[in-house]
Amino acid sequence: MKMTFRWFGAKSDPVTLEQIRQIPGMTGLMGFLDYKAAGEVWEKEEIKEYIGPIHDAGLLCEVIESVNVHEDIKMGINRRDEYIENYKITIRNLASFGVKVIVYNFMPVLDWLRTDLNFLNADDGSESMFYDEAELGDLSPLELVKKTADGSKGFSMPGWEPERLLELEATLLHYKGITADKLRENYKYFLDAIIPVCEECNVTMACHPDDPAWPIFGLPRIAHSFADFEKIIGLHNSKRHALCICSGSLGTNLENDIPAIIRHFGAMGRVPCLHIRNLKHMGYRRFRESSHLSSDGDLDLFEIVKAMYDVCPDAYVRPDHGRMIWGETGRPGYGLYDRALGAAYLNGLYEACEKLE
Ligand SMILES: [Mn+2]
Repeated sequence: MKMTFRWFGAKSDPVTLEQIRQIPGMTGLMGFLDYKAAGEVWEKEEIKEYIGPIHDAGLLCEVIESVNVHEDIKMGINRRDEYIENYKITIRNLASFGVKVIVYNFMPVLDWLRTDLNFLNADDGSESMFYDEAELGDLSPLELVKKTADGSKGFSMPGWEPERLLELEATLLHYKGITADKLRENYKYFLDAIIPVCEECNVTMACHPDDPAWPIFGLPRIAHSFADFEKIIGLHNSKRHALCICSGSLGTNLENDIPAIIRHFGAMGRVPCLHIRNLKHMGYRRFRESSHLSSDGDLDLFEIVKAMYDVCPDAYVRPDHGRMIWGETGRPGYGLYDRALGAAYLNGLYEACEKLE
């Protein structure tokens, strides 16, 4: 297990590399350029500016997240070939700085979704991200975007880049004619174009699941269950085409057996990285993100770590969203303290797996 941390860069993240380096067992980052629009080339100079300080701090940056796929590629229209060419250049540029895994998603328009980014947990006074489908029922997509922006305390939020959402209504309309099968067809077109470049540069593409794990606003969503992943993996036969298993996303539907998913696709060599966190269900499609501790939520983190230990022990792992605790203020979900506690806990579970052998 290679323990890593998400970092938004010196200009955008109140958490510093010095702090991250002091978390026990931390080997590197899952990097992220939060100002890049989907479809743009990540230029070498920009990558160098982000990764240089990470290497100077003695940390690795072998995983990059959120190289967003342009909607034209997902919809299979207009300028998709141009955006795919840009994506290939970005893959080559990232590889030249030692990046080995790129995490991305193929979710139409809206990335992850919560209805409250600063939900107060009455039992201990901490704050966490919260979702209630009933609340969503009254909101239009545009209202939801505004609400998310208001709740983000001025921080950029991954997946909610303003330029992606500018033409939201037009894009939502366009998706009305796109079925899940059509979306998969467009996905295959994208993979067939980029995976040969990945083979050449030794970069693995890791698809992140839908969050929450069901369709929203009538949009097709194709990555939230074991059966979905089988179809996705079947789209292109290369180990460079893989999955990022995110327990918090898949765990929004308790029918997903996350350890079984890790064991199946990990044994196939298709799980290069994982996001691990926990959540607590509070009713039908109503949940809050909890601390990582198994007994605080509904997921068994030991079984998740044990599955990884058994089938893909070399995977990159990061604690995912954390709560806001100890008076910390910062980007919702991405404070230092609770994620550091999460990393320490995951390290402990992993050590137990090793010693139980
Ligand atoms: Mn995730």
